[in-house]
Amino acid sequence: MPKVIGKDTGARSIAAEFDTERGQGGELHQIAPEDGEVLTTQQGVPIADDQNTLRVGERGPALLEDFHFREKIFHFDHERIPERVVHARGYGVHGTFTLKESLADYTRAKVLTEVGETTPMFVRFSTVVGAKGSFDLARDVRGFAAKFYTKEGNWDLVANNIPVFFIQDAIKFPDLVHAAKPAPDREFPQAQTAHDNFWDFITLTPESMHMIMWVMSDRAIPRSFRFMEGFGVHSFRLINAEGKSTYVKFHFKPRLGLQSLMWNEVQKINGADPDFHRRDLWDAIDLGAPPVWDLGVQLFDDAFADQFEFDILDPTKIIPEEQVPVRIVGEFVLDGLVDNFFAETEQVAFCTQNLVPGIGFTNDPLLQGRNFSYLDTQLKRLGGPNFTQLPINAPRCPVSHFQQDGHMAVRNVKGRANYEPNSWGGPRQSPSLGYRHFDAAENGRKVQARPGSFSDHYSQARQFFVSQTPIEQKHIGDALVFELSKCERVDIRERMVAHLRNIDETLARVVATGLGLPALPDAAPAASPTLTTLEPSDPLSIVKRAPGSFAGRKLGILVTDGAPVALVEALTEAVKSLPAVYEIITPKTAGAVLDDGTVAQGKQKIDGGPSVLYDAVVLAVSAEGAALLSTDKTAKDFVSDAFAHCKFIGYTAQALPLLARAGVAPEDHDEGLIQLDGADDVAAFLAACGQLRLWDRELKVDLDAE
Ligand code: HDE
Repeated sequence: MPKVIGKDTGARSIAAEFDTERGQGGELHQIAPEDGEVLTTQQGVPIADDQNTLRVGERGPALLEDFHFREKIFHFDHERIPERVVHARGYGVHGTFTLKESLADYTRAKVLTEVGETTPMFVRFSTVVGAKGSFDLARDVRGFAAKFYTKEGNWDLVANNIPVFFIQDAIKFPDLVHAAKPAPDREFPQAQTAHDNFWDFITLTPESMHMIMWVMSDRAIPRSFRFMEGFGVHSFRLINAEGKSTYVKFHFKPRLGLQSLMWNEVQKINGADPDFHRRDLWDAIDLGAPPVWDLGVQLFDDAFADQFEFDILDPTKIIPEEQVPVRIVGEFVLDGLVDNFFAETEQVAFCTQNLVPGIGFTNDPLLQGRNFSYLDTQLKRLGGPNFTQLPINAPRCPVSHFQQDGHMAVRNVKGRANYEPNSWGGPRQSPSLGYRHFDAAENGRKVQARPGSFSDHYSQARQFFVSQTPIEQKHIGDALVFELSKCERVDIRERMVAHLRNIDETLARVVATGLGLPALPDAAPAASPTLTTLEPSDPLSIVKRAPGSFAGRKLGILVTDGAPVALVEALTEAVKSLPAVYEIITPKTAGAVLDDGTVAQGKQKIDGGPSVLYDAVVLAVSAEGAALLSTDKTAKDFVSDAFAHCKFIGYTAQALPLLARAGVAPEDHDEGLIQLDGADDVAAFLAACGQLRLWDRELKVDLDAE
């Protein structure tokens, strides 16, 4: 019996540190049928025949009295609920939040004051525009909605991976979403904004410009949910025991660092694995390497708000971390897979109105509108007002009220009293424990107007752009050219370039050239008389904050018959200890027989495991293997894509002809191509992989590079 490697693909974890139980959601919801138990109807009646309907004679008509058939088909017909109008495609997991630092000076919320206490969570990641069955890697904002099941009720922080939004007033949300979704006549394109309607709306809505810079940046094509930040976007309030309010912006910061994909890679991944993001999250948790985020807050008062260049109520603005540092107060680990996608991920209902005592709203007009929309939309999706009783939505603290009845009411009041006040007993309001709205003084005329303090739409867009590294700036230009090149109307393209001239003149020129515009259009009239020059802010860049480690990433090892066992074993062991994961890719499904007879079991056959699925690759091939693969288009794509996507490539000396046949000639070799002569070279290779990509290479392989 030959030795087999390649089964255990890596990553034992940081989970032990957190001591949490996997699949916490599970026992709440699911019924696991016993093997062999009797199949019944919904009424519990045992079923004798689940293969044939009741008929008059074997070839005769079916009978209406077959209640099992009718119940089964009836239930099937009603399996679907409306998908979310936005954020339809999502993926949810359970987790635990642990508070590390008390915010008692600022808030009375127990979840933010009881140090060391743990709070169960459910997080749903999502894309915004695509339908439920669309691919994971759209260029899009990602939802990062978090439900904290606190001791004082559920707190929903319905966040995104981008800290600003397209619009300043909720009344424009239906227009924004209509414009972004497929056009109403042709119902395409799906899950993408590269079309006339989106850019028409955007270019007629200058307040969207800051958000557009983020959406055209690599933030909108994340490598994984695990490598994304999360932002509460709005200014919220923390309210302390004395009733004093402090403004707060919430941040989630991934321990594994930020990482994104390349656009060409994205387009190929969508074909190779449309479930790339959800599979990544599932696998990370399943392998015992759950992702961890720090919860951070930016705290500021009225004095800061008054002197800040922008309005803290304007959701198209950030507060740079240099101006108000992010204070880390806790951490959460997402380590629990759902047991049932529908029961948990599909039925979870996030509502921005779900706050707990000590956390409050501000007048951000987007937040105020969201407070109506989320509750309303759950009613439509989940069919009645009792969705709060579904296990995934039910609080994990005492719940006591006199709200009653409605569709599917399973939690009903016992006894005689269903009103308050009453003389029979039951729950009573509690001025000391209960939620108190911040008693902000408000006074004004009823108007439909935007404040002047919301009028500068370009300064922070420019700040974002100038904070990026040159390669990230190039990607923004490339993305704009790609998206706008899909617009049929030239006036829309020109209108966007006119806006870009208020953001960055070079960017405007690059995009105009990329689009083949005959001349630069005049700059768009800027509503704000004073555009401010702002300092670059490093936290806005992904590349400047690279984690410098391959931990949590995935190595693809292409192995052929006769490959050196010592190298393959050293690689797999070193990857596991990072911790990271690897997959062995082989030319044939059966695997590859290494030079000592060991069988390297392939997780992927090469046709199903293109290099776009990996963060770095190794070509562990023998001379015969290299010769065989040199004639194979898929194998050559594997190599040439890895090279074009700026990946680190380790290779045995025997792989050189394969590299050459794939278009990587000896003169193209750079420090990202690392020859592995044996096990001793593995550590240095993985250390280099910690750079994640060799960005300098992109300028050599891309025609658009200046
Ligand atoms: Fe949402 N948004 N949104 N949104 N949003 C929804 O609620 C809405 C906004 C966000 O995983 C809907 O349950 C309005 C900002 C996430 O279940 C809906 C406005 C931010 C999710 C809705 C916004 C978000 C949603 C659709 C403008 C980041 C997915 C289904 C005023 C801070 C939640 C649903 C999940 C979902 C309305 C803008 C994040 C229709 C009216 C800003 C992460 O209620």
